[in-house]
Formats: sequence, C-alpha cells, structure tokens
Amino acid sequence: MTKENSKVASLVDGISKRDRRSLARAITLIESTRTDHREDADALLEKILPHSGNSIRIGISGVPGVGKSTFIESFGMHLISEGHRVAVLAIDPSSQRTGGSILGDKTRMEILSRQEAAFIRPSPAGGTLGGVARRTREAMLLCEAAGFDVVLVETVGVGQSETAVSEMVDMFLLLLLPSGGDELQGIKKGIMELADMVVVNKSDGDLKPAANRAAAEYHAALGLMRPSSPNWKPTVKKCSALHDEGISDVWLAIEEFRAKLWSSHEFQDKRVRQSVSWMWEEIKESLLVAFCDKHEVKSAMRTMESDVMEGRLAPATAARKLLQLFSKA
Ligand SMILES: Nc1nc2c(ncn2[C@@H]2O[C@H](COP(=O)(O)OP(=O)(O)OP(=O)(O)O)[C@@H](O)[C@H]2O)c(=O)[nH]1
Ligand SMILES: [Mg+2]
Repeated sequence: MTKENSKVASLVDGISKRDRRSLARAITLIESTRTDHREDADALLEKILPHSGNSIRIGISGVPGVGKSTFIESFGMHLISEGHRVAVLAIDPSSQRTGGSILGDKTRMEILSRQEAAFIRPSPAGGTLGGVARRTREAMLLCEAAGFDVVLVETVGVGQSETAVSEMVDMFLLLLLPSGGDELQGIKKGIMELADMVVVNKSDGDLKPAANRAAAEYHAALGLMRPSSPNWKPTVKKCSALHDEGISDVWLAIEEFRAKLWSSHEFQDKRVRQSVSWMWEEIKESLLVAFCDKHEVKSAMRTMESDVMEGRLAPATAARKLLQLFSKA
C-alpha cells in the first residue's frame, strides 16, 4: 500500500468510527487545492460515498445579527437531546475577511461545539462561491459518513450564496427579524421564494408584538408566492433562540416536511436531481479553471477583453476565439 493510500484508508477508518478529528482532517484534505491532495480526496470520497446520504440537510440563512448562531446553538442542543448528531457547515465566500462573522468572534456556539454529538466547521476561506459550495457539498457527504444525521448549512443572507445553499440541501430555512413592512421590503423576493420555512426569531420580551405582526405579514407574503413543491406549503414559525422558545416546534415542522416529501418521493427525486446538477457544476467549475490556466488563453485574454470593451470585437466572437485557443492541443 502506498503512503497516500494508507492516509486515505486511515481517514476512512476514522470516519467510520465517528472520530471527529478524522472528519476534520478529511475536510481539510478536500479543501486543499493541491493536485495530489485532490487525488486522495477523490479516493476518499469514493470510499465513503456508500455511507453518505443518511441525513436531513437543512440550509439556514438570514441577515447578519438575525440570530443564526444563537439559533443553531439552541436548535442543535435540542436535536442532541433527542438523540441526533448535528454537523454545522458554513458557506461564506467572503470569509477571507476575518474568517467571516459566521462562526466568527461574536457567537462561537460554545455550548454546542463542546458536544460529542456535534461537529462545527467554519467556511473554507477564499475562493469563488462555486469553489466554496463544492467543498461544502463534499464536506456534507463526509459528515454523513461520520454518522451525523442532521447537517446544517449556514449562510449569511446578503448575496448569492443562498441560491447555492438551497441547491444543496433538502430544506431551506430563512430566519427573519421581528419587524414590519419595511423589513419585508428589504428582503429580496427571490430569497423568500427559496424558503421552505420562515422563522421569525427574537420573538421575546418587547419584541413579541412586532414578531407576531411580522409573522402575519410573512405568512401573507408567502401565500402570494407559488410554492415550489406540490407537497409542501412554506410555513412561518416564531421562536426565541435566546430563550429556547419555539425551537422544538421548528423541528416538528421540519420532520413533517421530511415525511411529506419522502412519502411523495419528492425528497429522493430532489437528491437525485441535485447530484446530477452537482456533477455539471463540477464540470463547469473545472473547465473554467483549466481554461483560465491554459497558457495560450492567458496570453490572449487581456487583448480580447479590451477588444470587447472598446467595441472592436463582438463578445461572442471573442469567446469563440478564446475557446479555439483553449481547444488547440
Ligand atoms: N432578544 C433576542 N436576541 C437574540 C435572539 N437570538 C439572538 N439574539 C441576539 O442577537 C445578536 C446576534 O445574534 P447572532 O446569533 O450572533 O446572529 P448571527 O445571525 O449569527 O449574526 P452573524 O454571525 O453576524 O451573521 C446577539 O446579541 C444575540 O444575543 C433572540 O431570540 N432574542
Ligand atoms: Mg453568526
């Protein structure tokens, strides 16, 4: 057995024994961009694939400060008390800043992170959204193989990453603040449309009446949207992550969602569809990297770009010319 293979074998062994350190090392391996690491990562993924998939994958999004970390801590502890094992992954393509505010300095989910039945992994630093999304998908498979039956994928609700997350999970949960109409305007309609469940957080103390109003407004807004599933109408829940209120209700609704989609086979079909589109995403991402790396393309790219900018070349013509350079042996 070569050195590389024995490294992969020991990671596979550790993961099958639910060893969190092996899982963490395996994720570091798949995050590496080194070619030899990539080969090991592929070998590892092939080995663990038959043991993956046995979880519910939940995307959690919301603007900074809405209480994602507080919610995940409270929700995670509730799940553990019911015998589940919870993995938390984060997607934040901007995380080269400070490691991002996600899982950053403010709330570290300190209680949850100390649990044997929890695994928390911050967003891989740097890279494109496509790259970060790809590594998170693979990390998700590794977590499942390590026996985590609930996988939470957290993202900040400010950009495109919600779409990427919603495409890799079974259910997308949007956390919102207890404020009225203006708030509703501030949330991009597109993001609301992704939500299978809206949770109004901070429904406590003085904020309770506002939370009730907001929940009613969101309920009405969701009613106007065409549901993306024939088997599920997006619901609105209220909770206080800080005071652990309404958290078990959220989980009950998630279980109902899973049961409904499972019995209608929508759950399974969605996973299959996601796998195929993941393959194509992977092809696109890899082709683009290879394209930009090719010497002939690199040296012509700038000129082509300025030709397009100054109107000397039609964009499609420039693209075709560059593609010809790429496909030349
Ligand atoms: N009153 C009240 N405050 C809450 C609740 N949940 C979170 N908070 C507070 O809101 C602030 C932000 O909470 P976080 O959990 O850090 O929010 P976040 O969405 O993770 O923020 P980012 O990581 O910056 O995106 C903190 O001061 C929390 O204590 C809640 O249910 N009720
Ligand atoms: Mg946070």
